[in-house]
Amino acid sequence: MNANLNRRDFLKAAGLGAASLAIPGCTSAAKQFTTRAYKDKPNIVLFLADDQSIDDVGCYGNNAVRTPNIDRLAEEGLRFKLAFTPTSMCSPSRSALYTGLYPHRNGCHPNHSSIKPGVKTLPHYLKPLGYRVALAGKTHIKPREQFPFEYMGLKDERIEKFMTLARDKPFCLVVASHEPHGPHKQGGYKPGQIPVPPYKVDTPQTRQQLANYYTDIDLLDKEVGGVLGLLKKHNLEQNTLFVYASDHGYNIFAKWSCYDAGLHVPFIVRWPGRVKAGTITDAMVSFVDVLPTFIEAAGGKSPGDIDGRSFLPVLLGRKKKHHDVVFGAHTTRGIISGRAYPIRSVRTRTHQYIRNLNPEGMFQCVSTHGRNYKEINDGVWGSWKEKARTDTFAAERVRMYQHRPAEELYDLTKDPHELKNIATDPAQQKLLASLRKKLDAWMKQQGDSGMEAEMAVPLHKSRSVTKRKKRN
Ligand SMILES: [Ca+2]
Repeated sequence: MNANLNRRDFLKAAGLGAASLAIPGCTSAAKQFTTRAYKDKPNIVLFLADDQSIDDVGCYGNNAVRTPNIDRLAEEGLRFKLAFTPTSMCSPSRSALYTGLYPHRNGCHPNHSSIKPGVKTLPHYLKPLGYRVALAGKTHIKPREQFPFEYMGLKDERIEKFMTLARDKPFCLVVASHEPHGPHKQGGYKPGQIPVPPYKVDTPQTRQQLANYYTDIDLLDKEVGGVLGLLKKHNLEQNTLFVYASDHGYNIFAKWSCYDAGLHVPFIVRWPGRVKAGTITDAMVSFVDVLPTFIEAAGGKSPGDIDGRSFLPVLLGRKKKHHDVVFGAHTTRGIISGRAYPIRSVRTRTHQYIRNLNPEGMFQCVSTHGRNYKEINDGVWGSWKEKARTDTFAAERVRMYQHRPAEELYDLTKDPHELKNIATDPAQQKLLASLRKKLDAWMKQQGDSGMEAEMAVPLHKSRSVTKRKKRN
């Protein structure tokens, strides 16, 4: 019991009401009750990185980037090999995470848009289970009244105060970092050290940008270490389910796409005594599954009317599988410089099927067409276009980024970076037909009208992009 709480406040917090004051010995009874109830309910911390690709985490196989705290978390917990966001933009990714609904069903499929009226979110589900529920840092969720978190900044003192304010009640805290989202700091890495992902074009500008982004990953990892340190300091490690994940991948061919580099995210869970340390799972999970998993971990029942399904049995080592497929959606109207270019996808454990609903259009975003894009995207796109004049691979990448066929199919077992589209291969037609059917059924279930839904989104009113920071 917090020493700062008086008896009346404590009883109120314990849900016993002022009438209990009249019962002799009630304070100790209440204390026993809440202590027992609290023991069954873990604290939950969800640490969310902003625009960090799965390939840019040490424990996911990157030897150049420094992520000692995240790597330690993997040693102490369960690392997911197949976790996915349904959409590679900040607001829609977060809205799916906090609602358990895929983007078109929760309403937030364009970036910076709102969820539909009446859609419930994480605090609505956890508060009745006795939780204090807070969000520290990046919000990007609308409307605010449908996300009744306690809001706070990312300062350690503020987070510490929240964690320790009421020891008789469990808490759920989302720590939403602003890192490693651009604009980036500089100086942490040399461009020559950086492994350029095979799906990007290797130019000095690409390398410099990645080196700067890695510098921000250093900051991110320190933030993870800071939150873990606070849990340790206050002896909260044991009873805290801690998740580290990223909202989606980084920049060209990852963010603003349904490619694997955008939707496939790092996801690690530590829960001492419940989740076996140092383990890895290839159970396939989606962000829409996180909300029901938290609800079940908190002792509640998964709501039946959401898209996600709890993967608590995977965490507890009772099951090895979860989904057979996960889905993806991207709405391009509404992003800076975006024009109609709707994308949908279905991913199995081995293949990715992507449908471009307006293949006659041209994909564009802040990296390719934003005002002052050379400054905003560090001149990367310009350097790719320049190299494309003399380099076949660069030419193919530049063309593919903006002009895509109606259908793409990739065999991720042989082609993890999605460089060879096999949608027209006669040997793949049976698989293609089955994936088309799955995607059609999902779009129907979502009430997703495809191109019509895209055209209903207003174009982004670009202001001076040089002044826009940490927005997407
Ligand atoms: Ca983001």
